[in-house]
Amino acid sequence: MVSNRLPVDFEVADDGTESWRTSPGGLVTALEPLMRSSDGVWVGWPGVADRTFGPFVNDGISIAPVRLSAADLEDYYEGFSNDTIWPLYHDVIAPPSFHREWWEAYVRVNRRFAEEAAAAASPGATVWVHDYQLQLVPRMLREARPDLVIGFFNHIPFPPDGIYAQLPWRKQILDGLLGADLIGFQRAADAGNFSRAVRRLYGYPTRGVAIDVPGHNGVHRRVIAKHFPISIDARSYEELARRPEVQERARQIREDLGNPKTILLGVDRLDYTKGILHRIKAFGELLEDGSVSVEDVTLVQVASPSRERVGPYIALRDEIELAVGRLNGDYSTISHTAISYHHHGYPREEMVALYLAADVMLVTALRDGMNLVAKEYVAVRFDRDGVLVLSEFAGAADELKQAVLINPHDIDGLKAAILRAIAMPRQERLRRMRALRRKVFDNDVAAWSASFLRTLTEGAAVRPGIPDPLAAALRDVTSTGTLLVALDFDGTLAPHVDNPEDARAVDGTRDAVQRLLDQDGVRVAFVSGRALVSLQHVSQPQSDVLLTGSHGIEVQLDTPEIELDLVSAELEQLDTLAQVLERISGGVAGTWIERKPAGLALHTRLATPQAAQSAQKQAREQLSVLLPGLTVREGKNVLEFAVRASTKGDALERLRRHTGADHVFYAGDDLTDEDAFAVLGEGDLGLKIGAGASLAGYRVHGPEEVPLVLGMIADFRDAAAETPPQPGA
Ligand code: GDG
Repeated sequence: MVSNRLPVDFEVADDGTESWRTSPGGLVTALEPLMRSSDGVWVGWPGVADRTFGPFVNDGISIAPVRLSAADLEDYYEGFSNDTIWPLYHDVIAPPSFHREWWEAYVRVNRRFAEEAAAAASPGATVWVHDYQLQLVPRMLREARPDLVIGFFNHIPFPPDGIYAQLPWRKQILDGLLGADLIGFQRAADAGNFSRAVRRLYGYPTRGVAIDVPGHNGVHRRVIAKHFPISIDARSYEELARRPEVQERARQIREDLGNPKTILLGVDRLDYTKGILHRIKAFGELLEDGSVSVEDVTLVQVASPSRERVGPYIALRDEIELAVGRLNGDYSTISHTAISYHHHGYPREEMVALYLAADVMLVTALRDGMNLVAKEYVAVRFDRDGVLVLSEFAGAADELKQAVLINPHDIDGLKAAILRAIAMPRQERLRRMRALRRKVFDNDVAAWSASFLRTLTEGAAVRPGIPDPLAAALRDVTSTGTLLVALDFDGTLAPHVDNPEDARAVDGTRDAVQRLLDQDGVRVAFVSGRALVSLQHVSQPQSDVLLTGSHGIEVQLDTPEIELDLVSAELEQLDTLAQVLERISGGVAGTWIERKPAGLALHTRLATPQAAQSAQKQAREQLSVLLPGLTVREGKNVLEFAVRASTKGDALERLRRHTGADHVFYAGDDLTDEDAFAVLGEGDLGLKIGAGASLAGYRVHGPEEVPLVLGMIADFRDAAAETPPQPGA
């Protein structure tokens, strides 16, 4: 694990005693449980400048401290990280500062982190780099240690291209990140922004979540940019909340506030992204127009100290405290305070007691990667009561849809939402909180890190059988709506064999496919790289199976004949191509032409080396002038030209259009199937057959499992058809 801050802080007490203390913060809160249970090393800065520490073990976690000087901190951390990248990535809520010496420090310090990580990682290790302070580390680490598997997770948003483009070092940062195998983001929109920036600034091809980065010798390296919404250790929060002393403290807090009818709560690092001023403004106006009174409603605002030496933070603190002071001066009484404001960090128990005491939690961020506070509030409310008011600009809004969602810039809307939350009937509160809790507990931090690491690392040993999470996902995704079941053939339905014409599907496949064909609303398709005639020969499909061959160039979709999915311009190119190659081949002995659905191959195996070379040279030269857009592939004694570079992703999208399916299930085993996995979206399911890195969410051991999986889909649909959904369920 590599992050700017270690999970421990070095502390010197007044009497000079030195100690290590587990440090607070979103990232640490999230990763502590994973590191403790795994045999990992954590590389990071210990929170004190100009001191050198050797590696040590703290609380079961191996620690490798990185030394930072006071000057490093000023330029790399407070400067480039927190005053250039942070505001830029949060939609320029505050103007970012660009200074070349900050950038130089950022490069220098990133190199130091990369060196420490390279020294700490064992051969072939998986390295997980965190957050915006270390965006150059993946590339630096890959160059030093090509054996490593490298993941990067960005905890904050990634801005839209128009904003990102302001960064003077925009290309260097993208290149730094693209050193990783997997780049994780909080929201799908962040991953999309990143891919668009890569396309625009580097022109690399992207498809779905996959980015093909040109490497040495023209071989592409595939990088995945995908969202993995972070979460919390929900159970540990609930456990704290259930402690009698914490509940007692919650009662105490309410009493100390003068037993108001409603307690509103805000908990944030004191940061301009959190919308603290917007919240105070809305509350102030509610007091002013008499919609609420200080006797009935109190706002508790915890603003924990943060980045206190960075200019905009100093100014923000003044603004907030001015606003709080004014409001309290205008509205507080001797017995009731309008805003109970606290510029402190509190122990976790106290935070949980505050969450328990709060009737309404206000998360009004103007832009926030995720916002863990929102999830903590939900995890704590085992009584299922309490209302979460949540900004749609926080990543958490993608998942926590049953919160009262608000636009914090719309002060009238925010005021209305606060009033609605205060007056919300208990029935509705319970219903919403129940749904929110299911979300947070089903997707906790363990699920988050497992899903990131599963995508990052090559699936080592895959055991035979159907894993439980796969069965659950099949039930969720495939049992309702119209469904397209698209299946690769070789390696998926049929084991790989030496002679491709001998390939046959494993026993039980035909029956399982038939059961699916007999279902209402299900279509089955075979998707293959083989020529379609060859696919027909080996798979012997039932007549209503949809077929696509040659990676989508040949299709047979409810037609008696095979169709070529080429536009007329491509057919014309194919004609020109044939004329040119035939002329060349006719003049050189020992060469011949092979026709392919979307191209032609010039074979030179039986020609003398000089003649072969001359034929290939002529073909390349003439075609580069006549048909410059062709895809050229060079094999042993063969030169192949194609008018269309089609993939199984294209095939799958064609099938999706043809069938109009609501959900797609795709199963495949090799690299070409990754193009199909890449075009799957929410509500689809990808199944990788066998080991190897994959974009698919699920995996089984081999083709033997596939008929079982198809049978399960049929079972689930039968069951769903028998029990129609309950109204309101
Ligand atoms: C970044 C991203 C993303 C706060 N004050 C105290 C305290 N906290 C804890 C909270 C929570 C954490 O700090 C704050 O996490 P957030 O997610 O709300 O926000 P950031 O610090 O900005 O975190 C964010 C996160 O990274 C993770 O990826 O969600 O979007 O900006 O856990 O409870 N904890 C204690 N005392 C305090 O006074 N004990």
